[in-house]
Amino acid sequence: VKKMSSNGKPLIPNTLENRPFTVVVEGNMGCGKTTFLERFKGKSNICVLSEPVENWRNVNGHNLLHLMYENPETWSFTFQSYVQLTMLQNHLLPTTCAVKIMERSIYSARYCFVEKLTRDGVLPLPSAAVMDSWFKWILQQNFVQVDLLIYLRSSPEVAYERILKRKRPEENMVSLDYVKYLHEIHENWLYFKTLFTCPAPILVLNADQSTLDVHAEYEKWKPDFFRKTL
Ligand code: DGT
Repeated sequence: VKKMSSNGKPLIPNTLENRPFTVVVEGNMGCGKTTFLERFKGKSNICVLSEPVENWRNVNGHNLLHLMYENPETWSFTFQSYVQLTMLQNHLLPTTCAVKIMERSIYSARYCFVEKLTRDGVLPLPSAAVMDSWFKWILQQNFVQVDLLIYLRSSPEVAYERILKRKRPEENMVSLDYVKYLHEIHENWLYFKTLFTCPAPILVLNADQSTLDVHAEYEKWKPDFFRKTL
């Protein structure tokens, strides 16, 4: 079955020449990525791709997110393999829109989550090496293009409060320490830039603020490209 765009034309894979301006929204669990993305939904020239969490909760009837939290030693490799696949699918999803906005990316899966699981000794080194080989190979193929990264920078305490409030059943074993550790990794990657290379220029927004204030800060700093086309 051929995928069709909204104007009825078949969607063909984007080439380097006709690819959309691609934005990825990153930040700790609970920092407000999903809410931030809402503002872009429904606009005709923006393709918004929320994180595939629902897919992770039902892979042929298996809830990989739950399995990963319940028994990380057994399921982390399976879970991360699937996250990497679904992220790649989003990066490659053809669109005729001028802009594609994604919640998270193949980068944060590798640089934040695989990194933490490996450091914790939960993901055994041979499994981490296989994940990494796939990751590096994907990047070498130039499949993944990012033009702007928006870092929703929250304090771990605020993010943790929000996680407690939303009560996602799989996350009831997530502790403040877990959130703090993920925060450090995001900070070192995207704020201090000491951990891994950044795939694109970064816009940092203070995500401890209310949704309205985050949006106001974004309006102030949004790139010229957005002013011209949207
Ligand atoms: P938001 O809207 O900023 O509150 O974002 P969340 O917390 O809904 O979204 P996110 O991506 O930070 O996390 C969704 C859930 O999936 C959360 O339980 C963490 C988990 N998760 C996301 N990506 C990965 C990954 O690559 N590996 C692991 N182990 N967990 C992940």
